[in-house]
Amino acid sequence: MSTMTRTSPNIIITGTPGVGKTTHSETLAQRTGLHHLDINDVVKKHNIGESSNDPDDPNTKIVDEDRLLDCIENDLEDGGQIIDWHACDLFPPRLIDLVCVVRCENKVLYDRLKKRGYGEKKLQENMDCEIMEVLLQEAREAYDDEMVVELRSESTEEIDANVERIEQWIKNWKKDHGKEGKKEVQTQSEQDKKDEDDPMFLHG
Ligand code: DAT
Repeated sequence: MSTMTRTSPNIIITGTPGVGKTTHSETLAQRTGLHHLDINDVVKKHNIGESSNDPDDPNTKIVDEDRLLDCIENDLEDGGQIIDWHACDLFPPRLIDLVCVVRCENKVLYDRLKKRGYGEKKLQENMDCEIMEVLLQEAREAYDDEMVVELRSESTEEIDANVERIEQWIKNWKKDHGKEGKKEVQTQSEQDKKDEDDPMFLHG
C-alpha cells in the first residue's frame, strides 16, 4: 500500500529521437493544461549534463540521473507532468501513471533525422534503436504492462488521434482518482482494475 497525493497524472512520452515526443508533449500540454516537462531543458537549466568523450558526437550529454531525479522529484510528487525524454526507466514507477512509447516507421524517421543534420554514425545508432524497439523494451521492463502504450507518429492525423486518446485517458484517470485529491489510493488495486472503457486499455 502506498499513498498517492497527486490529483493529476504523470505521463512519460518517450521514444527514439525524432519520433515525435516533443510534438506530442506540446500538443498535449496545450490541450490539457498539464505541464510539459522537457528533460533537455531541465538538464540545461541545472547544468547536469557532462559532454560525452565521443569525438563524433561532442554535443551528446551524459546525464547524472540521480541529480536529474532530485531536480524533478517535487514536480512529479505534485503530478500533472508530461515527461518528454528519450529514456524512461529512471523515473520511479510509484510516480508514473502512463508511459507512451512513440514509434515511427524507418524511412520516415531516417528522413527526419537527416533533416536534423545528424551525422551518419548518430543516424545509424538512432535507426538501430528504433528498429530494435529499445525504448519499448525499456518501458515494458520498468513498468507494468497495463501502463505502457505504443503510439505511431508518422502523420499529423496520428498526432491528433494520439493526443485525443491520451486526453480521454486523463479525464478517466481524474474521475477515478477524485478531483478533490489528497485521496489515499491502494496502488495495487488500481493496477488490478481493468476498465474496458479505458482508452489505453486496448493496446495499440
Ligand atoms: P522528438 O521530440 O521525438 O525528437 P519531434 O517532436 O521533435 O521528435 O519531431 C521530429 C520532427 O518530426 C519534427 O520536425 C516534427 C516531425 N513530426 C513528428 N511527429 C510527426 C507526425 N506524426 N507527423 C508529421 N510530422 C511529425
